[in-house]
Amino acid sequence: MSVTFAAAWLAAAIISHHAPALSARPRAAQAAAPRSISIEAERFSFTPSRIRVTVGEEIALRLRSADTAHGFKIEGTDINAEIPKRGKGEIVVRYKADAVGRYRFACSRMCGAGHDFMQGEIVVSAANEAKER
Ligand SMILES: [Cu+2]
Repeated sequence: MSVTFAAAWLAAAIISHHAPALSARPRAAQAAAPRSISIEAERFSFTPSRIRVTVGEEIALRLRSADTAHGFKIEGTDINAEIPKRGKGEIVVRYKADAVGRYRFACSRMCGAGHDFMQGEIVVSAANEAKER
């Protein structure tokens, strides 16, 4: 059996979403790398399916599949990526929410009977609320 594991590590597709900036100030203060969160997609759910962040926090969602190829879209954004099938690596989606709220994400690639139920949410709270949850 000759599995070329190196080939399975596809170059991560980096997708960025930023709301229009209010100012052109240099972002020197944001030197820290985005927090990395791993999500596994599997018919018909994402694990974890609820991601908690604070406003303005940039995260890197590392998505991989435990079975077939899936999709990952975040409503209200132009993020819509394909998660390669099991063993074919992961994709990294960068995301930053600029407003408090709940943002639904869902599978965007038909993957079977439960496809429509394959979703989750990103819960964005104000920085000073985060500790209470
Ligand atoms: Cu699907």
